[in-house]
Amino acid sequence: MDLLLINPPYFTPEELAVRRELFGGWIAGGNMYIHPFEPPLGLAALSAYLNGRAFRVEVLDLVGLGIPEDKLPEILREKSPARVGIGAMTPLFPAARRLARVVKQTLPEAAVIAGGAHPTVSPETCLSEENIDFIVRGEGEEALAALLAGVKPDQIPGLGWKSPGGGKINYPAPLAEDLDSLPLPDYDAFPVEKYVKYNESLRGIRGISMLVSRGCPYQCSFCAVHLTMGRKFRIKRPARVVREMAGLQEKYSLEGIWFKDSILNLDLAWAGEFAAEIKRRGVKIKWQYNTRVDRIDEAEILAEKEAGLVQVDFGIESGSPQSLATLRKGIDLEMIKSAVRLAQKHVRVSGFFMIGIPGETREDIEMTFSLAKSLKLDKVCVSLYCPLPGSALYDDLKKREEYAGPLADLAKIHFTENPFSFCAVPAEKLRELYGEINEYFAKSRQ
Ligand code: B12
Repeated sequence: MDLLLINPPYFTPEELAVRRELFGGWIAGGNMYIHPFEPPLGLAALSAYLNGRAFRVEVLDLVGLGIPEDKLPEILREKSPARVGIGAMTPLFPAARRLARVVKQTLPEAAVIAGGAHPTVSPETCLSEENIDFIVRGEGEEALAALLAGVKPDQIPGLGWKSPGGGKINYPAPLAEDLDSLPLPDYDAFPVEKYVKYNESLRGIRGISMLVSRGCPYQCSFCAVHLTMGRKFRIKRPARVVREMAGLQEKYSLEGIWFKDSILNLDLAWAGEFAAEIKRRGVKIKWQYNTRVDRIDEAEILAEKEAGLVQVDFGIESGSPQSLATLRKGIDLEMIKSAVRLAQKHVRVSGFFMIGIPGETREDIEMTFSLAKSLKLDKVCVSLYCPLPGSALYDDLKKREEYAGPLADLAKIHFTENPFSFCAVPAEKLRELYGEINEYFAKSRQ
């Protein structure tokens, strides 16, 4: 095998089981991070692309399969890959580091490549790891294909590699211009039925995730996705997306698709065509998408509803005008309320919020809680603010001496648990408020 791509776990299978048991109410209330269980679409995209170029690539979804880390040596010996790739978001990097060590102990000849959000935003740190040979910044398709084809590292844009004088990194990472040129991610690379069943327990619909766009033109201060996917928004053609949805529906007997794109309807003309195409083809499928409160239009949502749209998820973030200004999303309370009201006339509405935003006081958090209650949403996902390297807020926090320790310990900062506070509310109180708010929305669903 040329490459084994590993999806590392943040929580062990036992921890996940306990969380599901303990926080069933929170999960039902809409907290999707307390038990993070979504298919690794990035690794599946890489698998489809590379296998399509005649490389032999497999995905090992430790999370989906519920495989404990101590089983890894046995699997590695059996599969004996020439290279191992590990995908990692920032809080998952310690797990990636642990897995890299096991790879080197078990298969000393295998090259270890780290990719995904964290190696993209912190390439030097990742490359300085003893057991990591290469890192890929940004979209991984082209860089991996070139590496597997034996192209010299210094000829591969987006690749970082070890060299005697320290690491070298080739900038910039290339972005796929035309997403229609990429194959459908390899859904058989992960245990699809487990994810479908989880979706069903969560949303009452036999559904699976899709992601059909890349890139975000907005400048939100808490986000760094532009570093992985660029600022230029790219999306597959509507006809292609509908064909893929219908194909997945038939193959896995699905009732619905949950889109993971940050803003599926960023281009309203695209969204109109997409809804029309679903109707034209007579595809009977339910679907949901994430969007901004300033990207909602009644005619659009009506057309989408006729084409099967059942839910819209808004990034609302905060009920405090001050915090909204800090987040630089360009939205205000009026926009939030009117978008939610409009969408609620037609479909289910869910909202994402965060507390602990830099500068926040107890009053700001109360405003967020009040807003979340008053909107009468179908689901509410409240998270603890996490500084993400590469975001403007992270850079601001870095200038403050008191945060040097916490920022060096980012692996501990998860949307659901955070030993630190980056605002005026002490960490312990913040966690208490987080618990209180989540309990409220868990109870309001009973
Ligand atoms: C779906 C999603 C999830 C899912 C599952 C993701 C998964 N297993 O892959 C869930 C809901 C579980 C999730 C959880 C979290 N997420 Co998330 N998530 C996303 C989202 C919306 C889409 C990811 C995706 O599928 N993209 C599509 C594919 C094609 O892109 P990709 O995964 O980035 O992969 C490409 C490249 O990164 C690269 N690549 C990826 N892996 C590898 C591996 C190798 C070896 C190589 C070479 C290349 C490579 O190549 C791929 C193809 O080009 C993104 C935002 C976004 N729009 O990208 C955030 C995002 C990835 N999440 C983010 C975060 C922070 C989290 C959390 C860690 C939050 C937290 N602190 O609790 C959690 C916790 C995870 C956990 N396990 O506990 C951040 C990551 C930033 C960072 N610095 O880490 C993002 C970018 C959102 C943001 N606004 O900043 N997430």
